Amino acid sequence: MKRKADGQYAPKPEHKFSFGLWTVGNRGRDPFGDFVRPPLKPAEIVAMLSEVGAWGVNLHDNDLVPIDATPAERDRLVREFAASCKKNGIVVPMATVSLFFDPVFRDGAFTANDPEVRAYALQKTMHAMDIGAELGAKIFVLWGGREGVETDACRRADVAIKRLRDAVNYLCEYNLDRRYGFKLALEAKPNEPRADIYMATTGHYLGFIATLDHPEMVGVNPEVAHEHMAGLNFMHGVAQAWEAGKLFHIDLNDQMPGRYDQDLRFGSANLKSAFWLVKFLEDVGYDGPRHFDAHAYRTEDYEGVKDFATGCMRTYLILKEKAQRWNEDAEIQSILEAVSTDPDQDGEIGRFSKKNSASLLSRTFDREQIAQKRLPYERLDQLTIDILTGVK
Ligand code: GCO
Ligand code: MN
Ligand code: MN
Repeated sequence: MKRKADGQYAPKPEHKFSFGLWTVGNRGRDPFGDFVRPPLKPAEIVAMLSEVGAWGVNLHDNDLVPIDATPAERDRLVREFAASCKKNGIVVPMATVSLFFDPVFRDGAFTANDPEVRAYALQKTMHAMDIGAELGAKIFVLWGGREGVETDACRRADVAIKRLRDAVNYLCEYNLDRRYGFKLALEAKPNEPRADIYMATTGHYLGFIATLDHPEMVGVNPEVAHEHMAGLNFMHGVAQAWEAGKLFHIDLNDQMPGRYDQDLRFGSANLKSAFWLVKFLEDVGYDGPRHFDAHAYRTEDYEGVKDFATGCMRTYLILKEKAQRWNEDAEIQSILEAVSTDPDQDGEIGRFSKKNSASLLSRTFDREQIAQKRLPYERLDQLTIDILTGVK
């Protein structure tokens, strides 16, 4: 059944919606049950993405090239994949590396205790960067899913951080040496598959990046579910990354706080958080890919996977339209004006100087009067709910 494009919520290339091969290709295996969907070839996934109106496809090295492929097989697979992307009008904005699936990474990759494992992880990542570059990707994601512990008895945590730094520095030099022009995007997660992962939040990575040899080359890839698993406000982390010039990529999905890693369809669990996120990305003019790192319910078949992918993009576009409505709403705007959210007014005190600090120290504040000022955030939030529920 061919889907009709649905007017204003139809995805277009300018929206930069992308999916990983592993997302729509997810076969529904979980720790308690086996595959429920037959495998899809990379070329079939690309055709499906084109059919649902996506713009890009992302991949791990081993989503396309088996870990033990010969160089000739690797070349053929990459060539054929590039051809099917071209044929379907799909771009490859991001590539990444699997440093978590193979048993060799059971103690981590860049942070593992065995130097052989650390060396192999670097080699594997360089090969994955080669694949990404060949496919035209400009963003390279590093997700250290196994860079963590079940017991802290196994190594000192600061040693792990130093190893991770050495690895990222090495890869930045490789990027320069090969003139790939990648921006590296580091993806945090608090746990799963390890009991604890060292780089638990986007904020941890923002601190780490400043300690690298090439901080300008490295940013973050925040993921909704990963921050929600930790009970955090995702949009706040995204905003900090954006403000630091570090929002290189984003993984959109959804997640109920306090549960196992759910990878739900974007906007399906916390609609209001998803709204603030979309509004933030659109308000600031984030120009990167909107990547959906999620998968269909295990109950779905092939058609259901298309429903899932279509739903991710549709919800994003609905929320984008709601954000515009919010920005144009006269009552909302008048409340915002009254509570002085105008960023220009924040600069009133200005930077420290001897003179202005003397005047600030001698200023008298009428605390009672200041505390009288109305802050009608209840009304503001209800107007938001009215817009989100479609009654306004
Ligand atoms: C997860 C992660 C992964 C990464 C992917 C890209 O929870 O499993 O989100 O899907 O994003 O491996 O590096
Ligand atoms: Mn995830
Ligand atoms: Mn992810």
